[in-house]
Parts: sequence; structure tokens; C-alpha cells
Amino acid sequence: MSDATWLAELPRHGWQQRFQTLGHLFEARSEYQRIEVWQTVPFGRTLVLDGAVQTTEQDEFIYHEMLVHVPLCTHPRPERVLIIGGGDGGCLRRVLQHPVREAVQVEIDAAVVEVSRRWLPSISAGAYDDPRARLVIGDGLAYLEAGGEAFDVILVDSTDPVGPATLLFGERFYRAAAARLRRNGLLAAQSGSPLLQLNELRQAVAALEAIFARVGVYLANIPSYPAVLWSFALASATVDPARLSPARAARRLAEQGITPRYYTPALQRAAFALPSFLKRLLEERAASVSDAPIRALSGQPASD
Ligand code: AG3
Repeated sequence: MSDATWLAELPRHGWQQRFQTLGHLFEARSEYQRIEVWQTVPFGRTLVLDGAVQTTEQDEFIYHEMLVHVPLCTHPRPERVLIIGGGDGGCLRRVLQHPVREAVQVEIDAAVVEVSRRWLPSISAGAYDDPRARLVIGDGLAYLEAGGEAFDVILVDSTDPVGPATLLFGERFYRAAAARLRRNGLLAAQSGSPLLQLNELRQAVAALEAIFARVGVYLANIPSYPAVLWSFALASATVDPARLSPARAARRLAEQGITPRYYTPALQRAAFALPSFLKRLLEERAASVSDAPIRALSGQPASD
């Protein structure tokens, strides 16, 4: 529950975070979810979908730069890029900093785009008006399965792996995405908290590994997300995520005049170095972490 002073996320796995606010700016129920915008003290304007903080004015750059620049600086010629989700426009804006010819964004909820453009304009920063951007309002899986032109990079900028978004973390979705990737294509997806959603992360990685020859997990610290440490998955039929070239990334940034606030080519390489517990747990196939994932940190199987 939230009152006028504090915005509290819905508790999950016995964990809840809250933010001091200066007020509630907007609230509506769309066809798909409850959409709120709050003015928070630590992070400025904050977009909340179904009780979960999605992005904030102050730290959006970390998540969006890591979701976009890691795959796009890795791909030698990212001409056609597809974004699934990402209605706030933060991904689209970073994608358009690269030498792309077309960026297609498939977002299921038109209201998220409208609310974000109106209340959080600094996040998309005009990206939707770029002639290279094409917004499709619709279901991401249906779009992929309908077939059509292929992409160099597919980005999945989804909500948490609960409810309807669960589909975006499963084998059927990844198979459909793989079928729409060009040779040397890359898929990058936000894959949740490696501390609080470890089981979901392992399932997503297992589903990716069933389809892509090369799968890597990388991390970033995102202060407005629960437990801060956040994960992304990068998958490809041909490109080994562990052998990304910092030199190529540096060249791309220089050529395009991109000056990120979080991302650097050295950080890109470092982001794939995983803490031991995570490396081990991702390697273990069958073990279950149950619904108390943080307890897996102790190395003890969760019993309840
Ligand atoms: N999507 C992932 C946000 C997950 C945060 N989870 C939470 N607060 N429980 C972000 C979309 C930004 N474009």
C-alpha cells in the first residue's frame, strides 16, 4: 500500500522496497495494467506498472544503456533492430544512437507509450519522432510468429517474469525470436533480479540454451530495482558473449559520438564476470531454488 508520502512496491519473496515521494502525478488503468507516475525524492519521476517500479528519471540510463549498448556495440553492423516492450522509449532512444536504418518497437500497451511521453519526456527524448522509428502496438510473440523481415538485434525490454510477461521468458518466444534474427544476430533481454528471481533467471537461461548456441548473462547495478543487482541475457547462434571486443565497442562509440553515462567497453567485458554463487547456480541444471531464492545464496537448498 502506498500513501501520499511513500511509494511502496508490492512485496515479493518477502522483500519490499519503498521510496519517499513528493506526490502522485498520474494514475490510470489501461486495458493491460495499472499505470502510475510518482515524483520520488531519490529518483525523480518514476513509472510504476502493476505496483512494480519500471524506470525512473534518475537511473534509467543504467538499465537502458546496458540493455542496448552491450548488444549493439557488439554487432558489427546493426541495421535493423526490434524492441519488444520498452514503452517508455528509453531503449529506442539508445538504439537510435547507433547506425541503424530501422528500429521497430512492438509494445502491447499504447497507454504506456502515451503516459511516458507525457510525464517522462526525458526518457524517450524525442525518439518516437525519429523517422527511423516505427511503433507497432501489439503482442510481441504474435508479431514474431507472424514472420517477415529479419533483424540484426532483438531487445526484450519487458516487465518482471510474472503474469502475462512470463511468456516473454520462455522457449516458444525465444524460438520465434531466433527465427527472426539474421545471421550473426543477437538477442538481449532483461532477465530480472539474480537474487530475488533466481529461479526465473535460470529458467530463462535454460530456455535460451535450448535454442541458441551461445548464451551469456551479464549484470548491472540499478538502484531503483529490488535488491539493486540486475541481470540481462545475451544470446546468439554465432557470437560468443564472452569474447566481445572492447575495441570494436570503443570505435562504435567514437564514430557515432555516443557518450554514455554508465556503459564503457571495459565495463561491458566486466559485466559478464559473474559472482561465484551465480555462475554455479546457472550451471546446475535440475536443482530447485523454490520460492525463497535469496536463501540459495547460503548454498542451502530452500526447504519451504
Ligand atoms: N523493465 C524491467 C523492470 C523490472 C523492475 N522490477 C521491479 N521493480 N519489481 C523495465 C522497463 C524499462 N524500460
